[in-house]
Amino acid sequence: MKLSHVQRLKGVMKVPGDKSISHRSVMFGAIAEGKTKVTGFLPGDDCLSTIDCFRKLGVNIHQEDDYVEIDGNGIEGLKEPQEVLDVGNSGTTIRLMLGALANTPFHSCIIGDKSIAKRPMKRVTVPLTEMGVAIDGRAEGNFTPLSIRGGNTKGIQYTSPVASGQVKSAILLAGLGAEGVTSVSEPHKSRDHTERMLQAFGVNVQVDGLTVSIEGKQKLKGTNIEVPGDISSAAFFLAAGAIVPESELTIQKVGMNPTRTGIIDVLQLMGADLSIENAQNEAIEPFADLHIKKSSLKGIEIGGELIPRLIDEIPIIALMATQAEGTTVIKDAAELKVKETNRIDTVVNELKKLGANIEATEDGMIIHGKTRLVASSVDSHGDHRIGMMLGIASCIATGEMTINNSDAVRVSYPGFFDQLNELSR
Ligand code: SPQ
Repeated sequence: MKLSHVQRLKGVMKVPGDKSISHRSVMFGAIAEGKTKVTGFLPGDDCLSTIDCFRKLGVNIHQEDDYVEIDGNGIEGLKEPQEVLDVGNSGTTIRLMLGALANTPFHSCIIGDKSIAKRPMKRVTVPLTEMGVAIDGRAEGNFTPLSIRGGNTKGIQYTSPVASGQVKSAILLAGLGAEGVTSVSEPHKSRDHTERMLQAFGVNVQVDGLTVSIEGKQKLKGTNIEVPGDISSAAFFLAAGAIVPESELTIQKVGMNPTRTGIIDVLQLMGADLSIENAQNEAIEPFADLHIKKSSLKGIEIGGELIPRLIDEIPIIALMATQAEGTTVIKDAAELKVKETNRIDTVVNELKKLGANIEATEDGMIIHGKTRLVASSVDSHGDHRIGMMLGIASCIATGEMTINNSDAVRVSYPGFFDQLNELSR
């Protein structure tokens, strides 16, 4: 992909459906009883991997663009797969699906791509094993290929060392079919789409501070889900609106779940000209329209409980920080090392190629602004969020940028480069 800098970005736009919510809508619909209808679904590669896996588990799923219908037959309706379940690039698919398979008394084998093969699974396989599930894989169940045979699970009280929506969700999914109560406590609050959606499927979920509990042997009832726009996708255009000269963008119907809006806090702290309009709070997930204009930004410190609320936005925040006056420090973000790539290294190395003044630390990065970026040959390294961050960087860098492996963006935002191009016209 070759891209040149743009004069401005202007327009009213929508981003595709939320990836986390789209995955969950298919999985919960698949283990529910009755029909589930999903609108606003994200037809990106990751969520299509989830559909593919649950079809191989015998679930009838009809998908056309952003509309999905799932005929669930309860957890007992899942069938032993005849083929290997391939999750592609999707960490959410493999970790949540392990939780769903915890109560299936048959054998499943799970693989993914090269990136998945390096991502740690023990964070999920250890608590699931404690619940009574038989799981094996490379390095004592830490890496794919994994094999799982569900069993008669019993509830556990689990304290997770990391704030992770995937760990919490996998254990809660396993807990749904377990004997007794299952609870998960975490150091900071991670995204709570699972808790919200389980309630919409009729499950009784208790939330007490940083602990979530469910009683086992509960049934899910099929329902209708409306997926809002993905704030993690909107983040690229919010950042673009703030740093590209003369820009003004409105992004409609963006998900505003408080466990995901760390990017809004950061934009406000950096001094961005951002307004939130038409906020709606009645649905399972809140949403609003976001309006952003070119802004003068200042460096800030980001860490602590804010990190899980913006973990996937750190690559684009780092780019914004190169355009802010002063220093931005990002800390407490060691989780970045186990994403699609080691996002501390890939962000620092790729932005350095453009002339950014950025250094890696043990648990984050330090960026000194403001620097003029100069186009270069860069690489997504197969990481969608790095590919999109570099796409936005090309809008402000002088010269022509070559982004290698740019099609990684299909995982969460298939039309990203076309939309960027349209807004620059
Ligand atoms: O699905 P995957 O590959 O793990 O996707 C990422 C992303 O950048 O899209 C992370 F690499 O998002 C995760 C997110 O970081 C999606 C997610 C979820 O849907 O529950 C939770 C977060 O991960 P974690 O490890 O903190 O639970």
